[in-house]
Amino acid sequence: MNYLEVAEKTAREAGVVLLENLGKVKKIEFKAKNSLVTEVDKLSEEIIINNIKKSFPSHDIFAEESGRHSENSDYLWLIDPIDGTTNYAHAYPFFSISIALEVKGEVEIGLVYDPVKDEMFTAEAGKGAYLNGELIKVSKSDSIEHSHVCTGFMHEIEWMVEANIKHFGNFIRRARAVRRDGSAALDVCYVACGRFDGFWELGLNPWDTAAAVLILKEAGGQVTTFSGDEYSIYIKEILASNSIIHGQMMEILALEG
Ligand code: 2AM
Ligand code: CA
Repeated sequence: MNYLEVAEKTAREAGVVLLENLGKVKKIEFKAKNSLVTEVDKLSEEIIINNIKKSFPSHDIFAEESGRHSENSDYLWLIDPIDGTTNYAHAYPFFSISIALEVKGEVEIGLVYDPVKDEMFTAEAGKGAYLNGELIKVSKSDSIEHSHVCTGFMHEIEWMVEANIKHFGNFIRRARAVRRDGSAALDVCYVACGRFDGFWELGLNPWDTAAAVLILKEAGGQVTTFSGDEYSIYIKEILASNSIIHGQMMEILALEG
């Protein structure tokens, strides 16, 4: 099996476990005040890591719950066993599994799987983006007034709370509608397939965005910082769009309250 096939197989296996345990979470731990982790995050991560290690024992792994497993390889798997853990813990059916493969610092493979809808978003660098095997493209929306946009926010860091409230206010005054769905990986894939026209968030981690950003770029989207600088999954600021409304979103993010 190739890299993407291994990632797909293990995502489906972990997805079954997520569905089996949905609504039955017994124990929630806290990494920080609003940063939850359930026993299902750990179980899902174990399944994914075991599968990847079995197929590619010499590769490095960087996973949300267990951190870095280093073999000094050029190949690094970035894993989020549940993106949208707060939704999951409350049995709110919007969460995903995100798996990406970075080769010498470039993301080459990306997969985001929503087990609830059985939707598998995939991309390989240079080969387009797919939803359940069908080619996807970003929307053609050319004005923020006609756009359906999404964001996400965490609550621990006070300056981010202030910034999030400001941005949210500025977007609801301009956009057709603003959503706050709670799984950044899936939110960015929704931009990739045209369900959203844009997305922005502060404070995300590499495992949240690595796969989805490749999927979005392969679907014709654009990803930068809020001010239009080059994006990296190691930067904590993401603006993702269909590319046409990117400048309009940058203007709104630059407005004062
Ligand atoms: P997670 O469920 O894997 O933690 C929601 O706005 C997005 O932010 C989700 O992708 C979520 O990923 C992430 N997120 C939520 N709380 C977070 C926190 N405390 N630190 C970092 N990322 C967080
Ligand atoms: Ca997670």
